[in-house]
Amino acid sequence: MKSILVPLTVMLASSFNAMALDVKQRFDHLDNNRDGYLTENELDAQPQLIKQFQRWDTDRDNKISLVEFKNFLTNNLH
Ligand SMILES: [Ca+2]
Ligand SMILES: [Ca+2]
Repeated sequence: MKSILVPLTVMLASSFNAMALDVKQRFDHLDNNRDGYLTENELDAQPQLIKQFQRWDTDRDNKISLVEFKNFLTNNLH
């Protein structure tokens, strides 16, 4: 039983890491001035996010952090 469960867990963990890396890459790509936050002028390529900026800027600092961007992507996968 254990020998079946272990590879499955490894597989799930690596696909999760691949997604986390993808989020970071997309974030870095959008973060033009490399300050670690996305502001409205950096989100031209993400009209959906701009439209709902207030919704995803959960700490209300008028910037989208990596965590906030990840929440946005996670909720828009469906
Ligand atoms: Ca920025
Ligand atoms: Ca924020």
